[in-house]
Amino acid sequence: MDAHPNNSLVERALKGDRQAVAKLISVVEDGSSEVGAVMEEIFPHTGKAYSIGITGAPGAGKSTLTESLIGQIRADDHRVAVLAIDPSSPFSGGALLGDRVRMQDHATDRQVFIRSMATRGHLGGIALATPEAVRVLDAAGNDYIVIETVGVGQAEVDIVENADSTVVVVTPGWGDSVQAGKAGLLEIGDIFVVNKADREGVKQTVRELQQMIDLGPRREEGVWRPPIIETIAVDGKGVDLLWAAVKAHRGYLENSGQLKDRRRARIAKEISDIVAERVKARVRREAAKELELAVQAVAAREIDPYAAAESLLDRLDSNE
Ligand SMILES: Nc1nc2c(ncn2[C@@H]2O[C@H](COP(=O)(O)OP(=O)(O)OP(=O)(O)O)[C@@H](O)[C@H]2O)c(=O)[nH]1
Ligand SMILES: [Mg+2]
Repeated sequence: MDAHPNNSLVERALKGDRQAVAKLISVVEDGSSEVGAVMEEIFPHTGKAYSIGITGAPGAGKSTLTESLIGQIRADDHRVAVLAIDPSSPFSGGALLGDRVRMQDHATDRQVFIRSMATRGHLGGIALATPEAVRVLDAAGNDYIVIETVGVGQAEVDIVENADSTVVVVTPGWGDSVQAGKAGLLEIGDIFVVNKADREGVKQTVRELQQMIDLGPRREEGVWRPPIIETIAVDGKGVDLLWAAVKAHRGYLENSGQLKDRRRARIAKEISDIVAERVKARVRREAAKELELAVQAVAAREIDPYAAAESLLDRLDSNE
């Protein structure tokens, strides 16, 4: 029997075959047992792509902005892939389909790959599925990978942390920038975009954002200061400035050594996520009954949750 049933699929994906790439992303989405074998094969072919995370409130204009950004990236003759992630729905839904339709300007460009993703069966959730999907797109020869996700909470913050540069999109209007602060987006933004700059209140939103960024950690000389860029994504206005800012941030990360640091931190998180997923799967598989007994014991206040966890881990050890 072939030890690597996905062999030819991986080989085709490495050559940039779009259908094969889409299938491999489905494998990741499903969290099928083949993921490990696929990752083993594609890993040697990864490490070249640069990823850009785009997040912000629902309807802020992320997809419109992404579409326009694709134009900029293509004008520089790079290959680009977009991963639109919906962490809230476990199944691919209508909004994602909308993204696909909206980006149809690039539908015939063979150097642009657009894909929506949700975690269908992946036990590690979207936090683990995202770096795996990015790796597939990297191995397939994309120079840039844009990860779009709605920014409303920690799950989304986790997703954009898979990117090398993170773009936070807000729109003019009272409170929008404040909400970005609440959602934890201020801390993760390398670049801020005030989109829908054709609307009223742009200057005030830029001012508020600036103040909130200034309130954050003090930045020494030479340290990256997140720029704030005004865009009208529907007209493509200002998107050249966004692209320039991404390239500047990339240069900064590369020259300061921070790109390596960031990627190393992501690898550490990914490995520990994989370990956690494996341990959980083993508990379900090998100690489901003990888990149930432990739950009862803790509920009856006979033992505490830590002691229960310890005994489950001991149980796994004794199975080895
Ligand atoms: N006036 C104005 N409308 C815009 C601008 N950019 C986007 N829109 C509109 O805003 C709406 C939402 O845009 P999307 O690009 O779908 O926003 P999104 O952030 O991707 O939305 P979700 O993925 O659903 O969270 C659409 O109707 C766009 O046409 C802009 O610069 N100005
Ligand atoms: Mg969108």
